[in-house]
Amino acid sequence: EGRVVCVGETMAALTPDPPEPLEHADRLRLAVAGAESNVAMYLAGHGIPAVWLSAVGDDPLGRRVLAAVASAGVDVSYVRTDPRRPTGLMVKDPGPDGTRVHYYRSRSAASALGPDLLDREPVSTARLLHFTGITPALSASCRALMARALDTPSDARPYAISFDVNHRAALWPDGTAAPVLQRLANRADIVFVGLDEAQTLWGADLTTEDVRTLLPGPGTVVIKDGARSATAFTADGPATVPALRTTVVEPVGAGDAFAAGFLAGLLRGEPLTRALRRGHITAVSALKVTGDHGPLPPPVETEHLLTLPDTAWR
Ligand code: KDG
Repeated sequence: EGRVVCVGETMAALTPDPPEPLEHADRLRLAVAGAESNVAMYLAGHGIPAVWLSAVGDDPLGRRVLAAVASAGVDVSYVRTDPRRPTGLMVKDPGPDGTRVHYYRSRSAASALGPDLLDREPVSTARLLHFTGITPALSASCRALMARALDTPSDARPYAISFDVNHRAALWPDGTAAPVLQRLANRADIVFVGLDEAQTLWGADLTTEDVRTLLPGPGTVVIKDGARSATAFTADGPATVPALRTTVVEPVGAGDAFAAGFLAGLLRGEPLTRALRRGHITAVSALKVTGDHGPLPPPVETEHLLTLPDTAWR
C-alpha cells in the first residue's frame, strides 16, 4: 500500500486576464502550473495517497506553489527549498494563433534536481512513480535523474513507473525531443501520449496502432485522441473508450487530469475500460476551468457516469 510519488517542476504561471497579447496586457492572473503536481492533486482527489517531489526557491512564489499543491491533499513535505535558486516561472502570451508559452526556468530550483532524489524516501517506499517528458528537457541533472529512474528493468524495481510524454516544444532544441522521449517512454510501465503529440514527434501519418508499435516496451500504453476517445494497449490487446461530451473552457491540465483518473482506476484494481472512463471524467474537471485544476464531481456523480452505457458518451 505505498504511495504515488509525482516528480517534476511546478512553476508560478502568469496569464493576461482578459486573454490578450502580453505585449499590451495590463493585468495578469497568478496561478500555479506543473504537470506532475496536477497529477498528484487529481490523484488525491480520487482518494489515492499522493506525494509531490520537487524543489522550489526560498521565495514567495515557492511558498505559493507549495500551498496550492498541498491544498488539494497532496503531501509536499519532501519538497526541497533551495536557498540559491528561484522558483521557476511561466508566462502565457495569448495571440490570434493560439497561446505561446515563455519559460523563465533555466536556472530554477527544480532544474537542479538530480538522481540522488531516488535513493531515499519517499521514492524508496513508493508503489508508483509518475514522471513526464518535461523533466528530461530541464537540465543535464534532470535528464540524469530520468535515466537513473528508468535504468533498472521494470521487473527489478520496487515501484512501477508511469510516464506522460508531455512534449513541450519550447523546451527542446529542434529535433532533439523525439528520440529521447521515445527511449524513456519505452522503459516505463505505463505510458500516456496524445495521438497529435505522437504525430508531431515521430511522424505525421502515424495511426494509434503505429504509435503502439513504436512503444512496444511498456505493459500499458494509453493513446489519447483528443476530444474523441482514448485507447489503452495492454497484453490483452487494445481497448478504446469514447470521451465524455463537455463544453471546454480551457484545455490546459486535461492531459494531467486524464492520467490521474486512469492511474487511480488502475490502482483501485478497476477493469481497463472503467479506468479509461475515470480518466475522461477527470479530464472534464480540468476542461471546465481556466486553471489546471478544477474540482472533481461528487463521488456519486462519478459512479453514475462510470456506469452509463457507451451511447451516453461521445
Ligand atoms: O500540464 C499542464 C501545464 O501545467 C504544464 O504544461 C505546465 O508543467 C508545465 C510545463 O512545463 O509546461
